Amino acid sequence: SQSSPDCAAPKPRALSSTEPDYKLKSEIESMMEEHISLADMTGSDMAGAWMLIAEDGDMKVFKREQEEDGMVIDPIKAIHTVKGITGHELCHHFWNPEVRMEWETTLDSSTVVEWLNKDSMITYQVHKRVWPATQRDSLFWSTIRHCPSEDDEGPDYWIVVNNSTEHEDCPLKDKQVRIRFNVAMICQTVVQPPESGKDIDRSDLTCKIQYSAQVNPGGWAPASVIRVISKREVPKFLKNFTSYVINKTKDKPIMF
Ligand code: 6CM
Repeated sequence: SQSSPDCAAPKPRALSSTEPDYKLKSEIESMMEEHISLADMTGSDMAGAWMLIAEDGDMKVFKREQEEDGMVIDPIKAIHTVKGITGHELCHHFWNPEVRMEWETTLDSSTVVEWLNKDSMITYQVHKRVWPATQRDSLFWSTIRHCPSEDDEGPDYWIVVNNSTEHEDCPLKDKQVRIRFNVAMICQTVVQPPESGKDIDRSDLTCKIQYSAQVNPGGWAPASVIRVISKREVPKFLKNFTSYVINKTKDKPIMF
């Protein structure tokens, strides 16, 4: 539905794709469903177990400290609210590989390796080197999905998941360090009903965002460096990326 009620409303049903079989379908479907079932647009589930590491206006960034084989893999969750765009617009720009280099400031390159279906592809990226660590690359599938509500009154969501994978065309070569991640962007649009007789315009739109990331640096890097990067880069990304989408869509018809 276009106008979604308050965030306390019930969660949408997770949809199984009705599409025919495609490569990685069962992994993609089950990971999407897991992210949707855990969606928390308010941050209320974060009380207690999560540490607040950054706050700026409506944006809150949380983490939980976690290590695996001596490597920092702290899960990060952030919530944010922005005006003037829909969840579909935000997710579309996050997912669309054609515009990635317009907003991703931490990459040297981003290349689509294979399309899996019209909403999913595998991408290879080379990340800018962060001194003093070795340069990293990454290889992941990315998919976008609309999750309508059970009925017209409930909230509907848009979701993008980026999850590390393997591909025969991009084997890990000697001396390369491959970062692994599981990232989800989940958005919900709230429409303030316009005065009677008026069309909905961008000032009536609010987009609620939940971004979660779990990153494994792939090879040893100092814990302090990893923690400084996530504390600095996640809020910077959310601020810059949301401004980018607001700017990019401001004179365009609304994409509900
Ligand atoms: O989610 C974001 N971007 C997506 C599209 O590129 C994609 C990428 C996720 C990568 C997240 C990890 C980036 C960290 C790169 C630093 C490499 C050096 C680490 C060495 C350790 C000392 O999902 C936006 C990502 C926002 C930045 C966290």
